[in-house]
Amino acid sequence: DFSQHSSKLNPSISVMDPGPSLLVRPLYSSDYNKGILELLGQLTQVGYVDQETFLKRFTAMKKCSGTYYVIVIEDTTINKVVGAATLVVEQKFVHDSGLRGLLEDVVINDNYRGKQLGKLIVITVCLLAEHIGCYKITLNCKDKLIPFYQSLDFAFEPDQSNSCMTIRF
Ligand code: 16G
Repeated sequence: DFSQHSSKLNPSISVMDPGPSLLVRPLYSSDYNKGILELLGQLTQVGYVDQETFLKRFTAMKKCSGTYYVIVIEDTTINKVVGAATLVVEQKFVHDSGLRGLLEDVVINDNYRGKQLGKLIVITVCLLAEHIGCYKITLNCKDKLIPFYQSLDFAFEPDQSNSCMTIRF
């Protein structure tokens, strides 16, 4: 229920009413031509991904039913994707063979800052994870974004404030 999060959004916006000429929707394969990769390039290195490669990956993700939910925000006046976030649903044995949500690849176009779109898209993904039945949702982020995610109710687990560990290949 979106209304329970409305206090985090001032002025009030919602998935149904994200702001003038903005649309919150799932990723479409045609978003290759609406700048999804350029947008992701504001988050990290995208590398070389041509349309065929993009479509193959898009199809492969779709085949993993119930696993990848990519939400985007489109500016319909310019037909560009200006925000994105992904929910990955991991299937587990533990927690009664439960589901764990991973919040990934959250990015809002620099020119659309200050419209609360980051908050909107993260709240949307969290509600989706809860609706699907995930018992928790986790994320990794840069230190400077910790206050942002804390403002949306993410918290460090006891004794794990520095537990994001990685091996790079
Ligand atoms: C951040 C992102 C993660 C993304 C990674 C890319 C969120 C909450 N976290 O950790 O999803 O994949 O950056 O960085 O959006 P990398 O290129 O160093 O893997």
